[in-house]
Amino acid sequence: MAFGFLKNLWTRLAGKPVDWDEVEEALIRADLGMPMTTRIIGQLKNRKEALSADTVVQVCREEIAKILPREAWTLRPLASKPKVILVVGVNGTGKTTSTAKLGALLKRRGHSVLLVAADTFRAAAIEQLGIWAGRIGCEIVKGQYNADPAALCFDAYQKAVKQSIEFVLCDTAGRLHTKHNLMAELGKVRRVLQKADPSAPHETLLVVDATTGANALQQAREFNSATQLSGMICTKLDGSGKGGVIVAIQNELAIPTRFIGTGETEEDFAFFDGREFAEQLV
Ligand SMILES: Nc1nc2c(ncn2[C@@H]2O[C@H](COP(=O)(O)OP(=O)(O)O)[C@@H](O)[C@H]2O)c(=O)[nH]1
Ligand SMILES: [Mg+2]
Repeated sequence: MAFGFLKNLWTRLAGKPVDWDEVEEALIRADLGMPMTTRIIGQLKNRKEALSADTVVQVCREEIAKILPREAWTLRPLASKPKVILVVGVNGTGKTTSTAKLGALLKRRGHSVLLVAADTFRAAAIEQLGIWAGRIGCEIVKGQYNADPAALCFDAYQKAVKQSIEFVLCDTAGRLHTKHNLMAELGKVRRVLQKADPSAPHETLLVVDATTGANALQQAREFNSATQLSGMICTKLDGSGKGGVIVAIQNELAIPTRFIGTGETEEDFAFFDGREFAEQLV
């Protein structure tokens, strides 16, 4: 199950007397982050009953349900112009795959989609998105290796306007959050897009790999301070039982998770539903 992290937590603590240090360590290992861990421990200390794995899990579930957004969120096209979505993150988190999967999801819902291979940093990335475009039956805009990604996104926007395409999905280069020039390039993509439409990009989604835990939280911090994020895509939730980072990032940075990836095929992708997430936590 994608969100099995509380079950893992329960397994770690069940069947023996638990102490506070152990609870704290288990919560941190569940990637819930320090502020959330402290809050949960505070709530547990208010409880009258003896500390048990069941109580820990129950309090976790309650606290998680409090911070996740309750309202349903969906992605709708704009009335008379393309909606531009920038997909950002560090290398290998699943940006290209998620961009393509998002395109496939929107197509299944009857929308028109244009993919933009704005990761011009690696020739293989352009090719990879091209293969996906063929597979899902989507148009794609790609430039030469090392082409200016900002110019490419601008051209793609113009093409989408001409062809009345509803969604423009831009896959960007994997940037290390410590590399300032690449972060600056992201700023340029935004500024150039804003020349075409002052409200673009309409969504900037950070992709994080759930299996990287605390690292994903750190990436979210750095990207959040370098650019304006509107949401997150959390990938590799298949089999890892590692959904805790969704909670940590929502809690600390107020970045809502919008989509989850649970495998390598186009079906393994869905809208994130906070209510369902909290309910499914066993
Ligand atoms: N298991 C699993 N693998 C994924 C998921 N999303 C992406 N991947 C894999 O992660 C690897 C890197 O993905 P890619 O999209 O190229 O990452 P990028 O460097 O951020 O563009 C590829 O092998 C993908 O198939 C996911 O949700 N689950
Ligand atoms: Mg890529």
